[in-house]
Amino acid sequence: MTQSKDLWTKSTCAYCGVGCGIEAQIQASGELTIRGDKSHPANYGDLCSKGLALGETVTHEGRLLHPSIDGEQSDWATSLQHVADTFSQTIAEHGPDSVAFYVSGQLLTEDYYVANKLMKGFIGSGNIDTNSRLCMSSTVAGHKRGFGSDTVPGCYEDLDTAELVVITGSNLAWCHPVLFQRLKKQKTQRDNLFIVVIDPRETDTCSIADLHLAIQPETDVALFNGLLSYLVAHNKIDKDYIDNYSEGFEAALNSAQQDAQCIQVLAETLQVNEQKIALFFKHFAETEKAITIFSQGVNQSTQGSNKVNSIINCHIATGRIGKPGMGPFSVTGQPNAMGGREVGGLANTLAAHMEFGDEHANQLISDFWRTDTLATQPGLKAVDLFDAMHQGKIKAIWIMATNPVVSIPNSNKVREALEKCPFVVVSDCIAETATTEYANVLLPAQGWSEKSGTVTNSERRISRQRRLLSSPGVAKPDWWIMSEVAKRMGFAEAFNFLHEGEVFSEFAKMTTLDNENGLNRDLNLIGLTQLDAKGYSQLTPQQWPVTELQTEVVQQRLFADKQFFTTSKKAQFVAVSSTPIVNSSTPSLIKYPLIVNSGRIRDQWHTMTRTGLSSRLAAHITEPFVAIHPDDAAPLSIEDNNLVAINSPQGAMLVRALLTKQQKVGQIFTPIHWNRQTAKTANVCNLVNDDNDPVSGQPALKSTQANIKKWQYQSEAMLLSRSQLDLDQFDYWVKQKVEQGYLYRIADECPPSKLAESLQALLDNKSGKTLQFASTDSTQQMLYRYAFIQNSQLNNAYIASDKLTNHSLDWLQSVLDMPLDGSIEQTLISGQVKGKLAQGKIICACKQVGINTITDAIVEQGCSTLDSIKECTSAGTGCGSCLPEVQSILDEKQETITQRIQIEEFVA
Ligand SMILES: Nc1nc2c(c(=O)[nH]1)N[C@H]1C(S)=C(S)[C@@H](COP(=O)(O)OP(=O)(O)OC[C@H]3O[C@@H](n4cnc5c(=O)[nH]c(N)nc54)[C@H](O)[C@@H]3O)O[C@H]1N2
Ligand SMILES: Nc1nc2c(c(=O)[nH]1)N[C@H]1C(S)=C(S)[C@@H](COP(=O)(O)OP(=O)(O)OC[C@H]3O[C@@H](n4cnc5c(=O)[nH]c(N)nc54)[C@H](O)[C@@H]3O)O[C@H]1N2
Ligand code: SF4
Ligand SMILES: [Mo]
Repeated sequence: MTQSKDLWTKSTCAYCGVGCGIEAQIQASGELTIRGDKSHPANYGDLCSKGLALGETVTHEGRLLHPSIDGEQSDWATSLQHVADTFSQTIAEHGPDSVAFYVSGQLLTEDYYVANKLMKGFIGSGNIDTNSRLCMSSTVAGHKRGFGSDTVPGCYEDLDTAELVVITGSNLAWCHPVLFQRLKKQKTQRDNLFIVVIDPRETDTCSIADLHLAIQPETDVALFNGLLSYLVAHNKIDKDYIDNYSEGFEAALNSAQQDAQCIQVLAETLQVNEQKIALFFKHFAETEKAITIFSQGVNQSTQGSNKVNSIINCHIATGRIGKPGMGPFSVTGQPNAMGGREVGGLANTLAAHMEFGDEHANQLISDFWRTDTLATQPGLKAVDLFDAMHQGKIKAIWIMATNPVVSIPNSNKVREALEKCPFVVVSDCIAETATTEYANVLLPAQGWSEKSGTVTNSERRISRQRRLLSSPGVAKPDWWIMSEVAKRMGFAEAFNFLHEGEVFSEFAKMTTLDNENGLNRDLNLIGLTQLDAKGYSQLTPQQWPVTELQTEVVQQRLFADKQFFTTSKKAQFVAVSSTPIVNSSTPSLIKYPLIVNSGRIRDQWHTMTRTGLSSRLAAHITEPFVAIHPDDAAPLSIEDNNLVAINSPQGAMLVRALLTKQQKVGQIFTPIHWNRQTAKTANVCNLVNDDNDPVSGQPALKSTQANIKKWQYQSEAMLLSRSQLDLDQFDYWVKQKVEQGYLYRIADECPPSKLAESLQALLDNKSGKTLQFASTDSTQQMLYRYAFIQNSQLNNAYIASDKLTNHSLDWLQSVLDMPLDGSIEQTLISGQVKGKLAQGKIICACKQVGINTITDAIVEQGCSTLDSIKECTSAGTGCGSCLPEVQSILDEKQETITQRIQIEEFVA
């Protein structure tokens, strides 16, 4: 597709649920330039590092280009027929519940709608579940219990007027960076804004907090129950709201009061000092405009739904829902987590906010879809689905836009389940993922820049995602692939969609079934039912409910009228108790004394299939790590940068130790991103057991018992290569994308000389120039350095030793980008690193500024404020999401400088 030079196409970012509007321009070179869309109400032009790097991730590298059957390239006609026949045959032999779809919040609403219609409407089973089960299902359950509908009541705009923002179980700074920056701006502009962060870890989000409650994991219910009791004790409740617009207050209060008799006891439970708890309670009691933002620290727990309702209870009790600047605010994870919930993609919802068991609604849907095989029962939830597969009950599965081998707990069991399943279909845009390995049929899906459709963000705003580039190979839209299979299964009439706009239109109509005035369900898109092709093509962001097409940006809050979607139309308190849900298989604390917490880092997205393609994003954190408190590390003789093995009853991982007091004693944290495609054994879901919330089915991904020990190895290496290599013969390897190639970190139990030898054998270099040295450095450490040059370009290089210092690790990666001149050869020979080569770990991904440059600016050039560092180094002048980290470097260095001055003064 070509476009004129000054034409910018509006679309939506591929990643998080903030749902930022972008504008894209295709350059003559074919590259995509991305900027923020100033008119989009989600971001008003701002983007974070991931959004800004979107252009780098649309490469064709690693793309799945053609369908394949049992590893053999095939064509669409054969593959679609094969999928349809096998599903039909399996259903004929074993019934509709023997097949399943496992889909994703990264599908567009149109894709999701077709998937749900096919499974629930025509195959006639509830067996379609989604990775939103791992993500938002506790919130969905909490919303339904509290409000009678899965509704996020507020708008992002509320952050601009709130006077208390409570951020719990959310690392907003890294996971919803544009919202975080918006809040940060408010914080610098307004004195009347108080921010509380509730998180066992001290994250970057704490950089704007007035108060950080580093609670023990899984004590959230106790905290919010304590808050409810406090509000009542201090007469800070809204009696009118409670009496007239809610039900269940007494029971909820009873439960809360039993839980947390007093702040002293609570302090003991939370392991947070009393004054801090009291301060939080006081602010919540006294600040009318209060928002509680929550995310996975709340949801991913055996008590996830109870945590959600303990929060909602406090908002109902104070009548703070649906008013400007107030409300519980679940920030969604994936770009279309909301859209999936709307169409009904979870196994326990039916469609368009209509539920199983509601006969009237079921009849409406059957009539609307013209089907007599509508599913009558909820299907299997994700973890149960893979369990059933493990037991041989699921005989055909179709996985779309998710990578369950990495992201579902107990990965070893997931792998076994997929191995046992007779027929596995995977639609993905990437050829080699941890999950595509198990596919009988692989179907190439269009990627973000090629797809067209809609997504809904955390504030219920529907935005268009527009096609920007043509697809490589024969990749197709997901909705098309499914419709074609549906036609071949005999459902042609119901899936005869010619365009994604037709799918959208059908979905919009569905939301109006017995709901034309929006009184039965707030998900009502009646204003979009009349869109023609042009209207759909030009659709601007719309926030639901959409009673008529919104030509201007609207900001609407739900429940402002105090009417809810429960039978009585009243909000429901839910009595929740903090008593932990103990699983019978709880392992021994002596054997597994640490709690493993897992989550995200700033510049990677999930299983790295896309962000892993950008060298800029890879430079922020280059290697999987485990953050551990020095007091936990010391008795185990673990030092910073050591490699450590983490073991749980389920499995193991091998990662780099990062000693930090931001972790609490007894708890460790490791990122979710690395997996078999990017590291030998760094997949945290290998460790996690499959305990889940009995209400929502959401797995407890944030608290797994494990132990940790130092891994003794004899040799380490860094290897730079233009092409990818299979390094599985070594005990430890991690791959990092760098410009023009890959950088591998390797460790092994063999001696360094042997490791160097094995690397050379593996590289198998022929016909070129080889530079090779074995020498000791200034500390008498033996270093093996090797470089292979072909056509005046470095082709591959490595350094091996018994231990590589930080310094020797850093420089090598920039070499591939540079013309190979004498000075680089000299560096290769001498190992003496200078200039740009020595700038160290990249902190600012946008401007490519390394830690050494920033440190230099502080220590050598006297920069003592963020602004002066920005000016001096240009760090933080792109998206700004590195600024908390720059600030912490500044704080740390200034502490050192102050200490130095004090010592100097003392000596003088
Ligand atoms: N950079 C980046 N951004 C992303 C994503 C990504 O992969 N990368 N993914 C997106 C998706 S799908 C999602 S769901 C969101 C997730 O966004 P977040 O939920 O903000 O991210 P997480 O890092 O999973 O976890 C949040 C925090 O919960 C804390 N936590 C752990 N246990 C507890 C507890 O018991 N109580 C409390 N109160 N807190 C606890 C953790 O320490 C962690 O800091 O991010 C979205 N944005
Ligand atoms: N331990 C632990 N585990 C977790 C979490 C945690 O915090 N801790 N978080 C959980 C959460 S909240 C989430 S959301 C999940 C995320 O986990 P996953 O959904 O498994 O992760 P992704 O890497 O986003 O997988 C998306 C896949 O879809 C492909 N893809 C991208 N776009 C398209 C498309 O348009 N069509 C198709 N067909 N394919 C596409 C990508 O290449 C990729 O392979 O992980 C969960 N797992
Ligand atoms: S905050 Fe970043 S990742 Fe999330 S939608 Fe906006 S630009 Fe994309
Ligand atoms: Mo998520």
